[in-house]
Amino acid sequence: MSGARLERASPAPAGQRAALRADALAGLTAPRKTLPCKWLYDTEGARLFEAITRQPEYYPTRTEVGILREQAPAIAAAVGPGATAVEFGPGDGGKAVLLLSRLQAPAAYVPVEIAPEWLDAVASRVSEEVPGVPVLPVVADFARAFGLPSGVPRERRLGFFPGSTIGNFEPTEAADLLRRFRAALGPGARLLLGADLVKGRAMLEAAYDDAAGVTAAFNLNLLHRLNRELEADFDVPAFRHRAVWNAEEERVEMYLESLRAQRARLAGREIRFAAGETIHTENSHKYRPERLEALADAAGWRARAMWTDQGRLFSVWLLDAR
Ligand code: AVJ
Repeated sequence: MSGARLERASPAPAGQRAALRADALAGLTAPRKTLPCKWLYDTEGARLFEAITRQPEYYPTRTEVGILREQAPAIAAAVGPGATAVEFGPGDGGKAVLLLSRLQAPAAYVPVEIAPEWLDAVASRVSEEVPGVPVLPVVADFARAFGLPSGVPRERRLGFFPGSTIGNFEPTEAADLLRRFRAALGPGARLLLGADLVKGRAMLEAAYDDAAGVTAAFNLNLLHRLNRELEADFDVPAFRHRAVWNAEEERVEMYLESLRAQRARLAGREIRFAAGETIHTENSHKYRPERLEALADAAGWRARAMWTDQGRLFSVWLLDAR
C-alpha cells in the first residue's frame, strides 16, 4: 500500500510536551481558566476513559454498541458490498471489528490515528479478528487537513466516526471537521457517524459524574499530568470534579474546581486560584436529530438514515456526500 506509513512508537515526544506547556500556560493565565480536552488522554487518561465506558451511568458506549449490533443488517444493507471503511480515531478497534464483521465483503479497513503506537495495536487487533480484510493504517491528525494515501481504494469509501467524538467540538468546528472528512473521502463517499442525543439533565450529569468516581479521576488526571510532564505542583486533592448540563448550549461541561484559594507553579509561572474558581476542561455536545441533520447539511452531507435505541438515547447516522 503505497503512501500509508506505520511509524515506530516513540515515548513522550518533545514537541508534544512543548505544545502541552503552551496550551497550559495560555489556558491557565486566561481570565476564565481552560485546558483543551485532548490533553485528558495520556496513557492513564485513556485507561480511565476505558473504565468510564463500563460505568453503569455512562450510557453512550453500550447504547451505541447495542445500536450497531441490533441494526447491523439494516446498516450492512444500506452500505452495500465492497466498502472501504475509513475510521477517524479508532480507539482500541473494537467498534471496527463489530462493523467489519457485519458488513458485506468489506474491501479494506483504514484506521486514521495520530498516535503511531495506538495505530499499531489497532491494526494488529483488526487483522487478527477480521481476517481477510486488508488493514491500511494512516498516521494523521484528522483534526487538521489531511489526505488519504493513494493506496486507499477510491470506490465505496465509508467514513466511520463513532463514539460521539463529534460532541467534543464546538458546532462550527464540528461542521469544519465533517467538511474535512468529506474532502478527504472524496465524491460518492458515505459517513457512518455516532452522535449522543439531548436528554434530561439528571441522566446527563450522572453520566459525567459516576458514583464510583471514575470520571472525577479522569478529569483530575489532567492536573496529575501537568505535575508529571511539566513539573508543576498542583495540589490535586484541593480540586474537585464537576459536570454541569448547559441547557442553552446543549452540552455537558466538565470543570475542575479549586476547593480553596491556592497557587501552583507551572513552567516558571505562578497560577492563582480563588476558592471556587474553575478550570473548564471539556465540552460534550448533545444533538437533537434536526440539529445533527442541519450540521451535516452545512458540511456537504445529506442524512440518508438514522438508527437509534428504544430509549432514544443515542443516534447512528448514515450520511451521503452531496
Ligand atoms: C470520548 C468525547 C465521547 O464526551 O462522552 C466521557 C469523553 N468525558 N466522560 C464523551 C468523556 C467524560 C467522551 N467522548
